[in-house]
Amino acid sequence: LFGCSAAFGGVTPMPCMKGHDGHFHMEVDGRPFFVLAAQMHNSSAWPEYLPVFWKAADALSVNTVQAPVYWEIMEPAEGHYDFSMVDTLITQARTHRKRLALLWFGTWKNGAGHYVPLWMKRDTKRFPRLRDADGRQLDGMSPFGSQTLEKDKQAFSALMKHLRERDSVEHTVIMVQVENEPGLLGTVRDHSPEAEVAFHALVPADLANGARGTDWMGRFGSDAAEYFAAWSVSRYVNGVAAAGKAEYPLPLYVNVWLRYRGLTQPGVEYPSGGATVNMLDLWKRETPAIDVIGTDTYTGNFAEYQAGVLPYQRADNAPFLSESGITEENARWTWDMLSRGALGASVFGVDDPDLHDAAIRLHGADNRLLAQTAPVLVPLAARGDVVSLIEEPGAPSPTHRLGHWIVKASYGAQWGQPDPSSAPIRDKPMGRAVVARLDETHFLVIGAASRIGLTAALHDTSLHEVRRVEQGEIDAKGAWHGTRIWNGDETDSGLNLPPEGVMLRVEVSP
Ligand code: N0T
Repeated sequence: LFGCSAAFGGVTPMPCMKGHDGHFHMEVDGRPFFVLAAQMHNSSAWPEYLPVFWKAADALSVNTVQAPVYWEIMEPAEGHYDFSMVDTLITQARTHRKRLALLWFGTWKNGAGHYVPLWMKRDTKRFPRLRDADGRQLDGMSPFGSQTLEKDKQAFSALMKHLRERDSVEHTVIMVQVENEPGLLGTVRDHSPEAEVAFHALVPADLANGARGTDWMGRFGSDAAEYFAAWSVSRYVNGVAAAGKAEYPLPLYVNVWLRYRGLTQPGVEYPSGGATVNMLDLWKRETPAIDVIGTDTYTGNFAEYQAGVLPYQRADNAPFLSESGITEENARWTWDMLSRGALGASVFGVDDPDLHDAAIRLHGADNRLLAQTAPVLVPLAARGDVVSLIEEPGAPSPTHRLGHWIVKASYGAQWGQPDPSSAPIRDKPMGRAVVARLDETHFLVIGAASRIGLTAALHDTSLHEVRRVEQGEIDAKGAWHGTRIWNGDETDSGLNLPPEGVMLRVEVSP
């Protein structure tokens, strides 16, 4: 289903995505690459505002930076493209040794049309607006505006062509997000005249599910308007993506303003017709030019995070935390993403460093640790040999089975005390770890603020024991370098991972 093709336009392999059985990874320069990303605030992709962002990105030790490309700035007059800001981003990313995920703020940005060029906003005849049920024009574009779509396709293709000309050797840009949280706000579906005709016509054959001669209401009942919105938006986004991909086939993704945390009202609480969980099957079917649908997950709660992202891990879709808030406790999500064969994880809005100093230092330390291990963990995650252990207040202690070993985490126990069966309630749950099975007798344990226990799942008469625990590092070639042996208090009642994080190689009995 997913695979990597050869070099395109250049001599070096294209960034690409590999995937199998719901486990995925990016390949960059022909090597596995876990995207550790930071995103700037929406209005920061300007020369005067970049230095403070780079300061944060450097402190965060991310390998990838998500930066917007504003349609209104890139096409100030119809057909005249200005790529100077794109070039600045590429040049500065190279200086800072970061890869780029460019975000195409085109027809949609958070369910509205605020980034379309001014000359388009002024011409509502050629570029019709979205209309609500009362016929009122809204500040979003109609997904039925054929000239709007044509202009977006042209502009996005011009951007991708520019990237091919500028970057097909270095591959600083490794992926591109098409639109931003596309969907409709202010109405569940478009009621423009073109939309009305389409809504009262028959459902397209690929969505009719065998039923012939049905209209949208007949096929989808009370959800018809939302399905119709999803169909109109996904088709449009796929059109833009396909046009760009024809110029330069980078991995393309869509990010979603999720329907979770009790949000139920399309067009009010979340953009209607986005790739929300209830519209995901439709979106996957209608968007063959989109490689990944990512999840923008703004929660510090593990259950909410999981409810948001897990439905997006499927045979046809890679898990990808395309945005999350820059908080200390959200550092846990990156570890979970790495364990499950995700493309990567991102924190949003990092460029007000005074606000986020503690979180930036913490994510930075995690990223330095995870960057070393990612090349080793990515292939192990692909075969299901990596688990994450994430602390959540009040939730049962995380427990997994790897081979014939049970891996369990606990939090807050004093030395000599039994492990509590659930995580204590505290305002910042920080426990985060991954455990990988390297082979039958070796595990890699990486994590922070947790106690990790390894016990045999077999209750037979043979000997099962942890034999050796070594702290160390992984070098750029993936080789292990031990720095000391852990024993005694550090291991007798479990592996006590300190708050600042550590990496251990554990040998167990066969
Ligand atoms: C995100 C970000 C940025 C009732 C918000 C999340 C980013 C966009 N949108 O800071 O705008 O460009 O992708 C919207 C989530 C709203 C939740 C409302 C809950």
